[in-house]
Amino acid sequence: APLIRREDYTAPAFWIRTVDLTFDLDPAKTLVINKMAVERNPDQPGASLRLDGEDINLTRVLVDGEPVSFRVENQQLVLDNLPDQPFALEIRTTCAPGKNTQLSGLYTSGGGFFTQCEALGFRRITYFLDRPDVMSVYKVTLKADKLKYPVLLSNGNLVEQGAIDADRHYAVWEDPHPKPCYLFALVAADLVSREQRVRTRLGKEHLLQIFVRAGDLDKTEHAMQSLMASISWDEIRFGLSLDLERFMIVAVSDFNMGAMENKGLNIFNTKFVLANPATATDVDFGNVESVVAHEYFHNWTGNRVTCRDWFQLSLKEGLTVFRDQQFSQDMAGSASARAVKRIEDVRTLRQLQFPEDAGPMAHPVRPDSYMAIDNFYTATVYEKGAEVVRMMHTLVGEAGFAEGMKLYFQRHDGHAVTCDDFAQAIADANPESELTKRLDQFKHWYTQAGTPRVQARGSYSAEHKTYTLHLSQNCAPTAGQPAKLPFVIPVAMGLVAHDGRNLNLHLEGEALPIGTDTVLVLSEPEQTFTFVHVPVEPVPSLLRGFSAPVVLQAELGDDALFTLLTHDKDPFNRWEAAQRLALRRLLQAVSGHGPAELDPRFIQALRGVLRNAELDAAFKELVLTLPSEAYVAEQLDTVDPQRIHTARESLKLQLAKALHEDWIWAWEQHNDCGAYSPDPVSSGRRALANLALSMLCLDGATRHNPIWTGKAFQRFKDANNMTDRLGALGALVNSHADLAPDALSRFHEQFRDEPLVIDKWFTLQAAAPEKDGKVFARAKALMQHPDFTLRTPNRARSLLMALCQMNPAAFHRPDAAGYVFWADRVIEIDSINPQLAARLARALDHWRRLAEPYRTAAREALGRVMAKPDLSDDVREIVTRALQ
Ligand code: BAL
Ligand code: ZN
Repeated sequence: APLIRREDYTAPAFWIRTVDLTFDLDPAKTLVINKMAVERNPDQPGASLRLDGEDINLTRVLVDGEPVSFRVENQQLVLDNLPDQPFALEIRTTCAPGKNTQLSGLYTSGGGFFTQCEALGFRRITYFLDRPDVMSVYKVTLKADKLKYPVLLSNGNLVEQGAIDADRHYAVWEDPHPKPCYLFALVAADLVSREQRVRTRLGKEHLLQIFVRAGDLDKTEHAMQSLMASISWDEIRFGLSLDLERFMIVAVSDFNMGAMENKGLNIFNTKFVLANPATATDVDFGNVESVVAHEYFHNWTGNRVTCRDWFQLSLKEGLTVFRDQQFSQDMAGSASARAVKRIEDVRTLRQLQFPEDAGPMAHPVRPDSYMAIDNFYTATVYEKGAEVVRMMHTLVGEAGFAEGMKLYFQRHDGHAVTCDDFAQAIADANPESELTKRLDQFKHWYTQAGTPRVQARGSYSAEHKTYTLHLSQNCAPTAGQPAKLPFVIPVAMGLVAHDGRNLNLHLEGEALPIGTDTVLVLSEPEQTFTFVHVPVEPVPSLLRGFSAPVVLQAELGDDALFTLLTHDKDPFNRWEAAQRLALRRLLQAVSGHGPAELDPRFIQALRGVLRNAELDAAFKELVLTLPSEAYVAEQLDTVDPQRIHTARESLKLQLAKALHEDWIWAWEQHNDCGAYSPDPVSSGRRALANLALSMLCLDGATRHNPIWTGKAFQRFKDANNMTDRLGALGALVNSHADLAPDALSRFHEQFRDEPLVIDKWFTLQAAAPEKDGKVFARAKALMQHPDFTLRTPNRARSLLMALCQMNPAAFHRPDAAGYVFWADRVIEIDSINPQLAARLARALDHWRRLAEPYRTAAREALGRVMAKPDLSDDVREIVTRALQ
């Protein structure tokens, strides 16, 4: 396929004002009658109408009721010589939902019908102008067997339903809001629902419904609570209300994405909607909360105002991720719980987006070209996009940002717009802000790929009591962007004295001090900031709260980092200081330079955090967790995954041993949380107890001491919630305890009818720390397990992503068996579900930085995938970029 380029955008030649769709639903052959009111765009007189269609059979085309001549070329239906006046276009097609293994368009899952249209799925349902800037009002009639498909849903309001004959029934839905076709949805299935009526601040009544399979109703409460909380939050924080009488969520177990924001009819991967204490962990509860919120927030940021073209994807995704992150922080409550959420978000950004920005898939937040848009639902568009919105928020302040959002909706409600339009609205509402003064430069965040590096050097003059902070920035070249222009980087910061005081900041030339934190704006390649009346030599605490998505090189020594770890008023930077201290030691161990043993001072500092009565358990768990192998790999020019694994395991074991008594203390103090509740305090306690248990099992395993694995086994059996049960099981599996196989088979037996739990069972085994090749062998063998299938994305990911993405030491083998396995699976899945295959294909993005013999072997495996006949555009794009 050719590359599609942003600069080639042109407005559509026609508009489709209304769509009247009738579906005669049958898994083998579904008939779709599509009646459209079409209008020519007067700017493009004489243009042909080109409608997209894929994998559908065309049976009839009528213009104003009359048959017309047409052509089908390059997956488009082309109609020439159309009238200048508005006209009616009717198209009949059939499709085979039961054979649709791509899960894009109309497909079946568990005996029901479901749709996924973003980005380009609607063309697999009917011929259409499948582009987000064509917005239409929909009426949808569904006809189906009554017994098999008692529930018939589409977007908007139910206006009619009834029997067709003894076996079949129908329903008619109307959605008054014009929408792009990617937001179309239908569901026809045997489902039950949890219902909730709510009254919003505007005084309007709404019906909220969550549809699931009959056995899953007891897993819907948390999603409903999260939905209600999201509705109030958006009203309070942004004045945005629910605009539909009815808001529906449907759970489906075969789904490529996490969830989808179809207007009024969100369709969710079961993983992000179903949760009860027995089957879902604290992390799952948190994910359900944030994904329910995310999809709900899209109703305004995405649906009411949508994207002009798919290059603008971050317009809705970056903004909506920012909104769901803010929501989750507000839900977390305390300052400490908010900081924990921020640390988790940054950890995700660094683990997924930073490597993306440094590899062959590096692209700007607003990409310039793509082969398959599905490949650009990336950490860059989502998570970095959210950071860009967050920086705007930082530069204009919370109230200013709210004003900007107001202006954005005033200007663009009901339209399909661009990232520029969004930035302009935020800027125009804040004319005096630093954002507005440098808007054009700020937008480099949208146009330039790569993670900027900020270098910081400070010097203190005891004589003048001044502290001079020198900041500079640079960004490495990425494909097609050899030289970068400087970014606008908000650097939230403070100065901390070694005795623990957070010092008052007084910038040279300013009349008054400005408190103990401020935001410096770095916009030049180099800038110097001078603070006066600084009583003692300070340690700079830079990029507080991670105020910009950059790599900070502050060259702080251990002393300075220990000061920040102990005294910084910013919890993010306390955590960051611990990570830097740990990273330094990990890198020394990997390189073989420096001592392989952890120094007492570092151990004592971590002990201090663990035992600190002032700190929350959740925060302690984050501080006591070493940086991931992926994050360590990120720091190196040449990556030997086995060396990194060995080094990290060794340091982890040292921490397990050195803090043995402290881990026992932590376990004993935190292991009883009483009745289950997913709130931040009790989930933090569980996280810390589980970390302690895993450390104690690890240490026990090396000393052949069965006490702690015995305790873990008991805990595994007794736990009253999945977080503790899985935590204990993980402690056994990850320490390769003798009791692990027994526990695993009990777990499988107990949860055999819970697919989401069986996913965890596969993941745990495939992600376990490698030992003598056993984990790889086990993962490979699990492919043959009767519960395993490549057709359900959750299940495929539970094993394959765990092995190939989350477990470098099991995957990157000197004998190349991991890569051979990977190539076989990518090729196999590509024939079933190209979107899923393309995600797996990215496991070798970083092959160029691998040490030998990995590098050569990985290159060969990529070549083998590339050589597959009929390779999908999705996988071709990933592999082509990797090999370029
Ligand atoms: N729009 C695709 C799924 C999501 O980001 O909500
Ligand atoms: Zn989204």
